[in-house]
Amino acid sequence: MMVLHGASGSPFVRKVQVALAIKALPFEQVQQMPFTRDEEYRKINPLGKIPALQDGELTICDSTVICEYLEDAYPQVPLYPAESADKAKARWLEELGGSRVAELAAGIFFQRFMRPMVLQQEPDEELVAKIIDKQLPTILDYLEAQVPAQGFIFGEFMMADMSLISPFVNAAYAGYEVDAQRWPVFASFIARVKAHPVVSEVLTAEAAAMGMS
Ligand SMILES: N[C@@H](CCC(=O)N[C@@H](CS)C(=O)NCC(=O)O)C(=O)O
Repeated sequence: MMVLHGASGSPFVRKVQVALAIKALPFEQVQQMPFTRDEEYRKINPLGKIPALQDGELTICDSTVICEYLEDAYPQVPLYPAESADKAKARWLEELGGSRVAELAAGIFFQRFMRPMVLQQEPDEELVAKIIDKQLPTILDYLEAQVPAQGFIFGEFMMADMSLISPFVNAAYAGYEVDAQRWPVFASFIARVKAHPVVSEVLTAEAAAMGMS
């Protein structure tokens, strides 16, 4: 059986949990925390980041690499579009979700949740205000134009949908919701992706694992 290393609640681990669930692939999860000095885990991922996946002899790291591997090895229920222009767009949106969007939206979570709960540090509320008031609006203006008013980006639910909303799940744990007056299309898109039956099941289990339910 595959082994997923990573704590529930990580926006990156969540992507892999959803991909595995959509493809109906059984796996065992090792609740590996990020920011650990665990030398054993460094043998799995020298960067110390989560997630990592073991599938038989293969060990791979990085949520995008893992999800692309799952797509290639287990093509049932596609999570990436087939056509080249769509595929390029999907890759870009996944990259954006895992870089600037995660840096900002999951950054709010990092300050308000990870710092006090895990790192025993005070949150930097000045930085949180800068993210919410100055940095996120530019990205949200862009995302508002990228996602559809109904359904998912490529018709069927795919990784691009999940990658864009995953950091906002974390932001919501930290008390931040996208303003539906200002960004109605993206706010309703987040709600729609969260309500997808598989995503919703993953989120329910995650909230329980994090003591947030
Ligand atoms: N590009 C990586 C990013 C993974 C990542 O940054 N994970 C965070 C947890 S959400 C982590 O492990 N951070 C610990 C660190 O940066 O040392 C991916 O997509 O998997």
